Amino acid sequence: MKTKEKEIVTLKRSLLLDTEDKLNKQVEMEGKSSAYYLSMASWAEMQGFTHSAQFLYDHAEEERGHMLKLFRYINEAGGHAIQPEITNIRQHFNSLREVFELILEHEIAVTKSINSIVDHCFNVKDFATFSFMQWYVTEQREEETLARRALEIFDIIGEEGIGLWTIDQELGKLHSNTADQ
Ligand code: OFO
Repeated sequence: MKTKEKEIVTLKRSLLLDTEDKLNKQVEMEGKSSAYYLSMASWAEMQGFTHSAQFLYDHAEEERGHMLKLFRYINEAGGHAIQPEITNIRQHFNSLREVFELILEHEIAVTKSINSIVDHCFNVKDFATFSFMQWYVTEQREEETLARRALEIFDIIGEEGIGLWTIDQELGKLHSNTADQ
């Protein structure tokens, strides 16, 4: 966009262009999260982990919800929400445990990204977006807790014998407990 055009656009709204850019990057991250969970769901289902697969399918939907919430906010605030291109999603995993380790790693990365947007909004005094982003701050705390609990289930039950079968059952329960919270 040319400088003059940018000035006109900026005059008509309170959402700064760099804030819009950061929010669109977060839209992409949430879209990738959704695709990542979907890919994991497919892998888990193929391996016969039906309860984990259901958890992952449901979570893929949840992540799409996170993406849409941001998407709509950008437009409502006078910006332009961009449909992200989602590529390079990993399709194969080595174990169920690895799937949940990757989830925790991924959610920590999402938390850092949300925190940096909140920090930016505070610095540029965009208190509307700062306030909107608080929902994501709370959500990320829950997402990380959920991923940590999932890994604790692996540690407590152990994967030997019928361990993995039991873990799969428990992961299904963990999901419904969290959904009620
Ligand atoms: Fe959108 O919270 Fe997970 O990634």
